[in-house]
Amino acid sequence: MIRKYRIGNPIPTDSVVKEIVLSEGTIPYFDRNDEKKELTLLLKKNDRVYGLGETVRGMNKRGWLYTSNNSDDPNHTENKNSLYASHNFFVVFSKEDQFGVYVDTPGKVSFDIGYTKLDKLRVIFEDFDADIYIVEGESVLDIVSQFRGIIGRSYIPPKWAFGFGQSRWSYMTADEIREVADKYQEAGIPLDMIYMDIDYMERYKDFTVDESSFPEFPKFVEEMKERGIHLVPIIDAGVKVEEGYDVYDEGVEKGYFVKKENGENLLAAVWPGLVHFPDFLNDDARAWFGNKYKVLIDQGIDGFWNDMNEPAIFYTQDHLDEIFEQIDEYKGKNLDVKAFFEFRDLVGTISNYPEDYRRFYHEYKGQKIRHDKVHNIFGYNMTRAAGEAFERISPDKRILMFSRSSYIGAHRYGGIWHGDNHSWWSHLLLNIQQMPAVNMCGFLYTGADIGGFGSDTTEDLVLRWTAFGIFTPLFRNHCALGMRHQELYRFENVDTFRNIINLRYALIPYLYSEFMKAALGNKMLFKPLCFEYDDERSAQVEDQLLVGESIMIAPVYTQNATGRYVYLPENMKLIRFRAFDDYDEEALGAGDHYVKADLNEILVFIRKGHVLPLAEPSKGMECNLNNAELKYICYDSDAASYELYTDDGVSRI
Ligand code: MIG
Repeated sequence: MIRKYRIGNPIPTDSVVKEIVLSEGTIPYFDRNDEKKELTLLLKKNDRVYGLGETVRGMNKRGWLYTSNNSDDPNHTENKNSLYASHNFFVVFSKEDQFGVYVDTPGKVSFDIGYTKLDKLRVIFEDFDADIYIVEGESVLDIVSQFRGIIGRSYIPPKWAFGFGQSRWSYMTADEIREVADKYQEAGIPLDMIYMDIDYMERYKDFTVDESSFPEFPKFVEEMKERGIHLVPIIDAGVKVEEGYDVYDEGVEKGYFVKKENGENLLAAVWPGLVHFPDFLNDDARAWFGNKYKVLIDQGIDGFWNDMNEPAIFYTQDHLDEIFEQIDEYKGKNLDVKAFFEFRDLVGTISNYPEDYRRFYHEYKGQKIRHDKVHNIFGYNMTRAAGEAFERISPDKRILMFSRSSYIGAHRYGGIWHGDNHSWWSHLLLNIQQMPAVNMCGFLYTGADIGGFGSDTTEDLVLRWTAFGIFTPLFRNHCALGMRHQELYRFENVDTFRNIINLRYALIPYLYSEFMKAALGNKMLFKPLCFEYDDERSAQVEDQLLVGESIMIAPVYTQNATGRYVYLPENMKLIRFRAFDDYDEEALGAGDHYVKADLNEILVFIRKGHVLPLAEPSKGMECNLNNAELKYICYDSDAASYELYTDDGVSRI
């Protein structure tokens, strides 16, 4: 059962697509304090809190303050409050209590979950305007399904997007991309996608391709497609200010860019230097920007990633002017501690400067609204621009789309990747822990930058991370400018990498089937153990996951480990894979086990009465589309059966 309550006069987000009649009276479970603009509730000792999607820390969100305020912050350390997304849905869950809460507000809101006081959950609003949905059900999974039922069906990518993808900021030329494809081919490692980062564009102009580094682009796209590789270009939120550039000219002429109070287009800066931001919240501007993707689709492109759409702002011209004025005051002065810090802050806080997000306005649903009031739905509406346009441009065929910034609702139009992580072991664990939380909020096609984006990686980290990544729908190795190269063929253990990637391809019938069941049935693909097992120990497990109906995984995420402890909530069959056709099987009883897992080994546990279908891996998705020649690994304590979902992988459904 879902009840909806209204506080104040919230700006609609279009995240909920089902009409729900407003309930009168007080919001259940919470105390409401209008003066403090907060809702509070007391957490019982055993209550755990799950959800909030892409946030720092563990699966159980108790013990920290999370602020929904979409931020381009490439250091996802546990002291951070905000990442790129706002996913304001959580479930409070114990044997005694279970209810879900969705706080629908496009502005800033914080979730103090036992931070100020260990046993208190506070929802703290900047503006006390929100729709609050209270979801009750038979189980936590039922609560999640009901919630997913009101926010609309999750985005379904083309099946080829379940292949392996290689990315780097940036492959600078067509030849560099050819080289990546060649090297993967030589190494015998399948590859379905190569990602094109910002440098493919002509001076960072969206929907352009640099002719000197990517001559005859449509031909190149075709050449790669013939090799079974989809090129997936990035699209940034900022549109370069340059007369004669059609996207700029049209946007200015039609008034589609966000404007300052005085009606001038906001001048901000990102990659190309000065840019304007399209007003994705405005229906006409959104449709216009969305149609631009056709420029690349017409050249053979069938997938995109949307970046910098929090939006990230290096600086605004107005702020820069202010700084230049103030900076003179420091000239020739003895900068004592106080003055020095002031001086440093003046320049050092220039990017993503909070005041800049109050300098511009949107035309949203017939109203002029200051950006900060709707900040968290900006990236969502960029993804929506793409998703809505794809339905017009490509009515029959699915197009790949995923975004960095998001809000609930965006899950209908695209997937997400988890942003600029680092090549840190802790970020492999974070990746594991974020998967179920984003699923709860509707995001199913997700994955993190495997191997880590920032910092130099190590071969063992890439091995372990890839070994986990084979289970994530978005399976992409990506790396930042200037960091150690991490394409798999560069490492010593190429054979192991080949085996791991082949195992991914062998798992695709299962993964795709489970993904589709989750998308079509409003279910989760990744679940914490305690969502299905109600013993006390399962509730403590934060580093194992149920993936679909048949398997549990226990990734190794610590350096130099040759195994790990695994908790089994019931008898299971361990499959220790070295390759899709090289594994040991061992029936293990419920309880704790130390399980060996060398660098070349992957632990998969088959659940009681369940079946894991495996395909012969192939050179890429082209060959994987028909599930020919499946074999089945079963845990045979019950009559095991498995329903395999399949379709043609590209038609819209
Ligand atoms: O701030 O386009 O998250 O994946 O490689 C850097 C360059 C801008 C951030 C994205 C990252 C991408 C990078 N971008």
